[in-house]
Amino acid sequence: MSTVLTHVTDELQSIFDRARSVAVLTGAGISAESGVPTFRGGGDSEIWTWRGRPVTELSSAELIATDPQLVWEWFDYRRGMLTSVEPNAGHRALAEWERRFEDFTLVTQNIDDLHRAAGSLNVLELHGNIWRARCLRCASTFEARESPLEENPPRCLACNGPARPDVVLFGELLPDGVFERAEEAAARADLFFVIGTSAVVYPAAGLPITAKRRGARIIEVNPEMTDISFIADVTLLGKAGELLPQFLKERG
Ligand code: BJW
Ligand code: ZN
Repeated sequence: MSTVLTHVTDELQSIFDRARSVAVLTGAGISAESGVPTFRGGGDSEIWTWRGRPVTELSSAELIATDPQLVWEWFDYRRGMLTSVEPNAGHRALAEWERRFEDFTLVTQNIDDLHRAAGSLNVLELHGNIWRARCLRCASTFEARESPLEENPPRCLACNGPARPDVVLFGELLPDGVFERAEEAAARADLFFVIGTSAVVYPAAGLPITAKRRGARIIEVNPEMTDISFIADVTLLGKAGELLPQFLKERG
């Protein structure tokens, strides 16, 4: 059973200060305070739906194979929402953590790019990036920032082939090498944070399990208990934007 806390205690602070290798896994919840909707939330059965379809169907390998234009419309809608959002105090705290530790790895499931916007330099994006497109013909990737899109599907800059969002949909493999680097960081970590994720989507949700098995302390930050709470040493119950900056408070 994990210890449930609602603020950073002196003991927790000293564990943080003494850590040598820190890894962090973030999910949609870290961006919630910026106004980005989460996929799941509230009750167990609530899942984000758009035009009557759940995200598990919209962001799926099946739908991109059968109706790529609809998938682009869904992502266009999401891109539209993201154009006006800014990183929050939680993102900014993590950018500061990166500067504090010699060995620090930030792994995110988010595709919103807000960690980088907050100043994080080294970000492992497990599920891709919403501002990138990938050519279905020649596989080259390119930045595609216009919102709304001028053309659906957008065309590849290199070969004019049709492109798709460079994100990882349900039933697709993660980009080569990224998960392996995340697993290495989880295995090395003596402190592993699980922040703002329901921890139901694999393989990402396996990272805290790897870390735990390899001896790391697990600290979860979430306003709700999750599927991973049972392996957490500490669950910090609350919002990331309020809790993460607490680790950076000057003490004296
Ligand atoms: C706050 C907060 C605040 C709120 N502060 N917190 C093993 C078992 C069963 C199934 C599988 C398995 N392994 C693989 C699978 C299949 C599948 C899967 O995991 N399904 C599960 C649902 C069961 N996985 C895959 O398909 C993956 N691919 C794969 O495994 O390839 C091999 C394979 C090939 C072929 C067939 C089968 C396997 C790929 C997964 C890709 C996921 N992609 C998405 C969409 C990306 C594009 C897009 O954005 O549309 O990624 S799904 C969606 O979920 C998105 C997220 O990154 C991901 C995780 O969600 P996250 O971040 O946890 O968000 P929420 O909303 O769930 O949670 C938010 C949390 O925040 C909540 O807990 C709140 O309480 C909290 N919160 N405010 C802090 N202020
Ligand atoms: Zn191309």
